[in-house]
Amino acid sequence: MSPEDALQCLIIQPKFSANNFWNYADVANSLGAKTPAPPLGLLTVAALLPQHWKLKVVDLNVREITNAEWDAADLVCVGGMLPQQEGIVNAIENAKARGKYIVVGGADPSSQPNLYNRADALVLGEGEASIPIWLAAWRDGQPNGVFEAPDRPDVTTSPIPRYDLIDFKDYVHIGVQFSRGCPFNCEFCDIIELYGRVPRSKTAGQLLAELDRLYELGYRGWVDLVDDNFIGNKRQVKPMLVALQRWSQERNYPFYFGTEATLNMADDDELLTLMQQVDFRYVFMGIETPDPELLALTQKRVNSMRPIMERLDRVYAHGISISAGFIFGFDNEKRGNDKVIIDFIEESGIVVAMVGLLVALPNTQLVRRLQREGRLLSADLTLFTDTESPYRIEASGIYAENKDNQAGGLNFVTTRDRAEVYREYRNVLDAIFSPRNFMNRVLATAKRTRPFNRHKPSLSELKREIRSLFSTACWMTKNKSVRWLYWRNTLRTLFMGFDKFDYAQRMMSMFRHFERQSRYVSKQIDVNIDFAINHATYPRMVAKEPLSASLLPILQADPI
Ligand code: B12
Ligand code: SF4
Repeated sequence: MSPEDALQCLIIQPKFSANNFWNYADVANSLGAKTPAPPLGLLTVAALLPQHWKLKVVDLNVREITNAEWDAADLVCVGGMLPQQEGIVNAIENAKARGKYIVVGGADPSSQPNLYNRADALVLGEGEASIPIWLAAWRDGQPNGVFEAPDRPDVTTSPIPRYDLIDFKDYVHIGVQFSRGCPFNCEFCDIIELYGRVPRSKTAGQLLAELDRLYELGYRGWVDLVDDNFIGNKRQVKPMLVALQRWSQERNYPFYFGTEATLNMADDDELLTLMQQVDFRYVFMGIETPDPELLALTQKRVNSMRPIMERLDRVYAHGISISAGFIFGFDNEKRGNDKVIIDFIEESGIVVAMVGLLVALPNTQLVRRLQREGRLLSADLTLFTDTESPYRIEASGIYAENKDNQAGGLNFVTTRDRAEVYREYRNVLDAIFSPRNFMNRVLATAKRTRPFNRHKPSLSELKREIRSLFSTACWMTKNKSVRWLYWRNTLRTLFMGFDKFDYAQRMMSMFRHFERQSRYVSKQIDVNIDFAINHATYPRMVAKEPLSASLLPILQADPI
């Protein structure tokens, strides 16, 4: 077997947990889709592999692999993130059992390759740089081993992802990427370790060619710009948005957009206006905490440069709705943080608020510090002492999903009582996903934001949306706790214009996921509290005095 042969390659996207915050499969089902988003990394890998191969992508979140597909494959490629670890390992074992050549790559294998050394080839880092190295070695008769490029690739050479290998109907939105990397330096972040602190952008022409491809393939609707920080390099983003505006206008706005960006996006009116003009509707922001001291300690000072609420209002004023991430369990966090976070979320009107527990991810400044301080816990929740990775999935029974930052999290000894952190965290989830608070936020934000949708749904989108509207209305009407609030919001937003009505319906449809998912997490947190109090073999807290005096000089040694 050589890369020059006409090989059949099976590319596998492992499953995500049904209990993950972002895995709103039930909402996707109401739209007739199966899962939120396709695996853009694997579609890019497909475009980097020899194009004379016969490539098949199977997303296990959509369907299972048939025996015929396994039998037909000459080689198997699999990749994914930390919570997909078990799925990646299963794919390796399945392929091995069937005598297939198995190749592994992507975020988690790149962060901790030692967990995947049963694979034949570990192709690490960004595929644009490492896949050619692996293929060259294979041509030289050395297909097995670890393949990694010395430098990060120039993304202007990145090919158009093979969108033709998926069925758009299976997904709620489709990903496109403009840049990789982020200029900031948050202590807990692995993005900057994986993709660097110097944002690398594609050219505007390249991005438009990707959108052209989606357009030609008949896709219409929501495109998610999956950049690590969309505004990491504003000098490149603005001309791209100008070109995108022209492109969209010429085609009567076939797409609308979402992305993730830092809060300083709100400080640039020109940028917000450009985003509004191309129909950006959603942005995810890592707010983490409103407490400036904690932001300084975690090196996210970009968030404390201006008042957060003012910044959010500026984004809302441009018709862009905000979802946000919050983190519980930072060092020095004070008692009563639950109230701080609940009040902030209610005041901000952020409907999709992902409140997670701090996780020291592999390959981050945070994990290195905690290890130095002897506070890191290993997967079986004993103090981490050996050199093996603390992130291997082990069925500990008690922490079945310890890779998730909600049901698991806090994989270190906390600075305040661990049980107290968990209790307050649970209070936040119970409060923000209570039917009343959730629905009140939807209504408040519908009033506050000024959507101006340029994209008009195609016939097939309209069908999907009507289907979802009926399904949501039936579900809400059956559910006593939310019925009245749902119909109140529906009637009130009906008189606010179609765009606000549409916004409110989309947000409310997410409740059926968050209600179930937050209850699941709440129950897991009860187990965690019991574990912390009755079973843990490590201290429930490290110190009573604040750490800042001893830590800040170390953290500030590497300024932005
Ligand atoms: C979009 C996105 C999402 C979307 C869509 C996910 C999807 N279906 O693809 C959503 C919002 C659903 C999501 C959710 C989550 N995400 Co996410 N997400 C991203 C984001 C911003 C972009 C991913 C992407 O498409 N990149 C573009 C492609 C082109 O890049 P790529 O995937 O890295 O692929 C390249 C290489 O890795 C490599 N490669 C990839 N696969 C393979 C396979 C082989 C065989 C080879 C050779 C090479 C290879 O080649 C590709 C081309 O260079 C990344 C950040 C990032 N920069 O990747 C985080 C990221 C991947 N997510 C992450 C996490 C943790 C999560 C969550 C677990 C968060 C949470 N706690 O809930 C959830 C779980 C998902 C779920 N559904 O349950 C982490 C992963 C950390 C890790 N070390 O594994 C990242 C890196 C961000 C971060 N630091 O927080 N996510
Ligand atoms: S701003 Fe976001 S992507 Fe950038 S370093 Fe901080 S957490 Fe990472």
